[in-house]
Amino acid sequence: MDELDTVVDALAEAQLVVAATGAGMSRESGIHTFREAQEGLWERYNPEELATRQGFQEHPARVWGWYNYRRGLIAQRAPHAGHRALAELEELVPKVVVVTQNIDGFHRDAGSSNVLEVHGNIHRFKCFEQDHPVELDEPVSDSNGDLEPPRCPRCGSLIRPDVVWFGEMLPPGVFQDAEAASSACDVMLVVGTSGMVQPAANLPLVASASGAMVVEVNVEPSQLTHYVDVFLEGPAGQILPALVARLAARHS
Ligand code: BJW
Repeated sequence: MDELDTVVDALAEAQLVVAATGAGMSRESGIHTFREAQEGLWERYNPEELATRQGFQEHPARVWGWYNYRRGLIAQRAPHAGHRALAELEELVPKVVVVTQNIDGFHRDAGSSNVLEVHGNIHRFKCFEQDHPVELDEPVSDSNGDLEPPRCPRCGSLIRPDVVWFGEMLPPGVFQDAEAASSACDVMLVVGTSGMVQPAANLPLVASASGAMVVEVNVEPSQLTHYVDVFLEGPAGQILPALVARLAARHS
């Protein structure tokens, strides 16, 4: 019996499976991971400085342009077989919750129905000062970082993407639900995250402490590998469809 079978055995018995995904989940869709070098106009900037309130306050046009560039890229790309496999898992397990750090919306696009986006969503907007939600036609054209963001119609402060920057709290209800699912699940699939960013990186430890089997899918070991029960080395777009196909074969 190989490691894949060990995981399939656990999935076959599971009532609740949580898939905790990070940037590596979307890598095979052509979206760069967060800690990979950036490209083109944006290669000279450090994402960890752009994704902060201070970065936006000091250079709002730059940060706005960076998100517009990334939104444009996301619009040209689509979920891959790994995203679709997690959606198909819903047919094979009583409950599946996807907890994602990704802001691209690909899990919902692929058909997953219980998705908790703990770092927000690039397609939503809010204002900088008051968090007023703002409806905006997606400004994909202004992606050079030359134009200031528009202003909130209610308070006049600058509009920003509704994502979570360093030093900001995660959306409280969403993160509580993610913690609750992590502590109640039977199996957690940790996919494509470096495990460097808190508090999301703690969720696999919550699952493990509550008795779940924690399975990591990654192209290389991460900061979480030491804590997981099974490490499946390889790309999400290959490993997840293989897992789900083996589980489906048990059902037929
Ligand atoms: C594949 C693959 C394939 C590739 N298949 N795998 C000390 C000082 C100050 C703050 C802190 C501190 N210590 C901790 C903190 C808190 C901070 C933090 O964790 N910082 C660390 C960097 C040290 N966290 C926060 O600030 C959070 N808020 C918070 O804690 O509030 C309380 C608080 C308030 C005030 C002060 C202190 C605390 C908020 C974190 C928000 C993170 N936001 C971002 C940006 C979102 C918007 C955007 O995308 O622009 O979220 S940062 C970035 O990192 C993004 C990601 O979601 C997140 C995680 O990255 P992820 O997903 O793991 O991607 P990578 O690139 O790191 O890894 C990719 C992985 O995929 C790799 O392992 C590859 O091998 C793998 N891979 N191809 C499978 N095909």
